[in-house]
Amino acid sequence: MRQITFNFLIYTLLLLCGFVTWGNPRETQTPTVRADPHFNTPRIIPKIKMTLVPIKSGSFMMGSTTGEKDEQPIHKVHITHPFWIGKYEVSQKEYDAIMDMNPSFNRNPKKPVSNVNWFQAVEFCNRLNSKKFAAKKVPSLYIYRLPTEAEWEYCCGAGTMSEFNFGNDTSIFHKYANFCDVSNTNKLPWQDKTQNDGFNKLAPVGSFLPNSWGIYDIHGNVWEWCIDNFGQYTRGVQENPCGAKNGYTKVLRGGSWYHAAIGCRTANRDGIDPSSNDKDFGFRIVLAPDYTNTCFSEQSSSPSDSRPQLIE
Ligand SMILES: [Ca+2]
Ligand SMILES: [Ca+2]
Ligand SMILES: [Ca+2]
Repeated sequence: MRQITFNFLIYTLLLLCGFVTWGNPRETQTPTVRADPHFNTPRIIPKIKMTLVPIKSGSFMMGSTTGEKDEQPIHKVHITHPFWIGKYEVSQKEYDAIMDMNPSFNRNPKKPVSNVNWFQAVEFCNRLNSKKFAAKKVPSLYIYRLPTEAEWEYCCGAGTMSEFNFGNDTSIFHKYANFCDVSNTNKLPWQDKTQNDGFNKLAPVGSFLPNSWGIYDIHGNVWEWCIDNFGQYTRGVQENPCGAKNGYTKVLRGGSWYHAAIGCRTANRDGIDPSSNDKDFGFRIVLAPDYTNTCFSEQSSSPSDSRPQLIE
């Protein structure tokens, strides 16, 4: 009895100190992040002045034990290279500057581009990589592209294992994201009955609080295309995963202004026809190692075979 009481006291102490957790749906292991001194400053893309924030390499637990079936099994992922991700969703002004068009619903240059399909989002990245828009100081083996689903979730969670990157309390969601709040005029059954986030359609990017890694609107506003083919998760540790080898539907992440908070969860994922667009489909980009070949072909070598070099 005395031993049990002693163990309970030790456990309680550890719990209070944050060394152990309980009852958290996405728990099991605290993400680890490794420092890399060469990749620790924000970057600005010339021409469009888009800001990308630095993300350290590290590890995290991907998926959720209590979410939808396609979020399981929860599995450990190593992101082996530092990279940069858009501080904001790609805005209509930025999209127009590169693509000479703005297909968006709810036009406003400061709002995220919407109504873009996966191919258009990929083309945006390809144009950034072209000579016309090439930045001079891009590390070798790095390209502008859509994030992998793993990179996206790593950045969204930002070291947290809760349902949202600010915790599990959906009653404060309006501070962090544009979602289907009480002001939405569509009278949707999942509309929040009390919270008002101030926007009944799209919100200008950066209108809400960022996560602890300085990334805005990664919950809500527009869904964000990822590069991956949608596929089922598998067990076991994975290094730089980039989706199913074969497939057609592509991954969308983060929920939108049209969805309830639960649809904007860190681990929530959807597989969508890449040729489809909608009033809440947008994207953000990364400057990261080129995994394009390893994602879609069995034959190519892994970028981790040759560590990217910074050539600034
Ligand atoms: Ca809203
Ligand atoms: Ca978003
Ligand atoms: Ca889902």
